Amino acid sequence: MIQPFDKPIYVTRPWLPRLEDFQKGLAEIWERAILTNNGPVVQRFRDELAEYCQTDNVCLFANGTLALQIALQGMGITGDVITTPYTFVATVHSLFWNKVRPVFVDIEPEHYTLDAEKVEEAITPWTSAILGVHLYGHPCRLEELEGIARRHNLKLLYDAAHAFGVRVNGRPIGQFGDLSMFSFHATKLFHTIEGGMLTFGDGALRRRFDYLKDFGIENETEVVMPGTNAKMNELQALMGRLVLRSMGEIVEKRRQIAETYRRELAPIAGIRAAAPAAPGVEYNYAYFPIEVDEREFGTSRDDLYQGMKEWNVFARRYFYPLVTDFPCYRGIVREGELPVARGVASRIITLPIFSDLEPHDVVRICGIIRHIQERRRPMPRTAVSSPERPQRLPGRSPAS
Ligand code: T4K
Repeated sequence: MIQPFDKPIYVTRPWLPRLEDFQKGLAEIWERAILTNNGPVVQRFRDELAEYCQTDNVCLFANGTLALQIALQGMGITGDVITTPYTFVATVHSLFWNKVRPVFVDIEPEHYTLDAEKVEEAITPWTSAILGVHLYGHPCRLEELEGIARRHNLKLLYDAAHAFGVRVNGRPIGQFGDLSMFSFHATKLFHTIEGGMLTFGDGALRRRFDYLKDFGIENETEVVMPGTNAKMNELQALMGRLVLRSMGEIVEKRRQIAETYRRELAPIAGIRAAAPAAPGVEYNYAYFPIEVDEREFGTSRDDLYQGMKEWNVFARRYFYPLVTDFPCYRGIVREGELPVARGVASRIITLPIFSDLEPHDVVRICGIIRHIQERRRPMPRTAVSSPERPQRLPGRSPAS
């Protein structure tokens, strides 16, 4: 009988540096009493990230959403932008905040990124840009999208919120397209508590982004453009500097977890792990999504998702519902459109993956999945009275 976990296992848990190291950095910040407005820790962190991302075109922000909003504003994106409905709402909200109309196209079924063929079909004279999402850290179809953007003279932006640390044929992912936005939220494998970063090809944008995130201030008496406040602070940067040192270890630990999941889930009928990374991609194992085929698995995705909670496992259905099903975006697409995205959203579960999760925890989670499958499947008559009959957990309400 598989016992529930003593403590809740969430979909993620932030990687934390040694407390002593954070305290040491904190003491230095205390001493200086410079907490924000491009302090020395933010500047050092920016330089370290520039080296990590192999470009000097790096700009830091309070969070990823503000970074993307400022990117769109700073690049002067207007009209229609082609994007995906299968993402976190912030991708689309950022367009809305810039009064840009999202044009949703379907995704490909392998890594759930924009279907390049559909992108090309959706281009109109009003289209100004493509905003792809490297979902779960898997790169979009980079070459195809780049070709389309070039042919139609469109800007190509990437929401790379999940993709920090990913490389394609040895190149950091942030070097593709005109611009990439990374999220450093606590739920990401690399984080600064909250935080975000833009990397971009056109060096002239850096100054503009720096103005836009700091009220457009030039100096004490001059404001050169209507900016907002989206600066990263010193404590965020301190966390980032410490986490960055452990990136290799963080990714390796997640790789081991992902491999254990793949091995343990392979024999379970009706569970399909997302395709491994494409050739040439150094993946970061940001998420571990599975698709549940209700008929083959024997019970629904939602039944499995709810059922796991009885064992203290809190997976998530990232990204269900589709963005186009939220009231603020409903009506943009017609019934029956986006069939691939709709299907994936109805089958998806993202399983827990984080550095503190041990391989034996992963084996246990997969055992729970198997157990839920077995107890939901109709039992043959003879088995009903058998002592092998799955037991209901004591003191827990039966799942419907
Ligand atoms: N584009 C994409 C494609 C994105 O996925 C995101 C963010 C963005 C843009 C915007 O970037 P940011 O502006 O956020 O930098 C989370 C995150 O808040 C969000 O950053 C993330 N994507 C999204 C996919 O997930 P929630 O509402 O699901 O998070 P929450 O609070 O339920 O956390 C999930 C689990 O993580 C919890 O059950 C427990 C654990 N957790 C969470 C936090 C915050 C911890 O253990 N410690 C923590 O501090 O949105």
